[in-house]
Amino acid sequence: MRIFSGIQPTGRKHLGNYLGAIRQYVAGQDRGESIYCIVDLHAITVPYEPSELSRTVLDTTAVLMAAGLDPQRCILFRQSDVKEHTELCWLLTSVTAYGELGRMHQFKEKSAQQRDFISAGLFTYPILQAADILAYQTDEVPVGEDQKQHLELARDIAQRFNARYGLTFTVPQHRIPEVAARVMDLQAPEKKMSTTGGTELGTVLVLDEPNEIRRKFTTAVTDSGRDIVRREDKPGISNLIEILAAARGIGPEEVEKEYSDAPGYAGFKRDVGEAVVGLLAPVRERYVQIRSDEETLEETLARGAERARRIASETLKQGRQRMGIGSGPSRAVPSS
Ligand code: AQP
Repeated sequence: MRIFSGIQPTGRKHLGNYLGAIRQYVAGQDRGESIYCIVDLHAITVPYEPSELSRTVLDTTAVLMAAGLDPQRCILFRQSDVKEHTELCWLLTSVTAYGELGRMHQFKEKSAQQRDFISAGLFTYPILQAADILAYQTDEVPVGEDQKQHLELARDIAQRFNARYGLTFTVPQHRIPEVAARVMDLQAPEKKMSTTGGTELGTVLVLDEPNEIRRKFTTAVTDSGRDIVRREDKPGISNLIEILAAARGIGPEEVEKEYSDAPGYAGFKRDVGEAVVGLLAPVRERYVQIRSDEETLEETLARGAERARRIASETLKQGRQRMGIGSGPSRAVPSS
């Protein structure tokens, strides 16, 4: 089985990224052939600082390795080093409907955040994402719940291409964790924890100091009442239950049971903070050491890109032939 996922080089990865995606990437190394990419070409679709991008790619690479990605057991690379992604993206634009792109929640949310300029890249972002995935004949894509719609579009694109030009792409499945698939902001639990749209105090960063993590949990917004149960009118507590369950590797109903007699929220919030410190502190410690060796990080990405290119170029060759691009007759298999 082949597993692929991409992650933005924002450097400031948060607990949502960690529980929703990064932990699954690490587990993927034991489940199949794993390929992970730092998507710097996606990062340029919104305002960003060019002089910082190469640094934040290395920050993100170091976070992933500190979390447990092992370049001996997975392919880890920078998206822009494998040019096949951009060419395949262009080919796929011709089997993607304009209307589909306009319906993407992420486009609607992110375009609403832009004041003066909405790039066409933000609109076509999901096609590049589909190219990233389809280039590797991916079976499974570990992602958080917010990426479900993009994944469905990638499947539609693959199916449409296969129907029109003949079987070319594996149609991928998403893999969304059962618990903590959508970690919410601790200060605004109706919104997902996020790099760009969240509150400072409500966003727990993977690289936060332990005391900072504790502070964020003790000040987390809760709800009226005392019950520690998941309920629609208790978004703050529901979020904390999911986080504690994910951090301890148990079901949320076990957390509810354990705290059924709790006298209030304070002790519970402290326990969630401690569990998250236990989860993230070792990552932070390893990060410091891994990040200090830039040469090794660059070498890791270069080696990963070489291995990735071998797979992606084969897929692209087939896609081009099917579509009649370049010299030689098209090898399209016309649909009846
Ligand atoms: N709150 C979340 N809960 C669970 N999973 C999440 N993911 C993101 N937020 C949550 C998952 O993390 C992976 C990487 O996402 P990305 O590449 O989009 O990285 P990001 O830009 O740092 O993520 P954000 O915070 O979602 O960014 P903005 O603020 O730009 O919207 C994905 O698999 C995603 O599902």
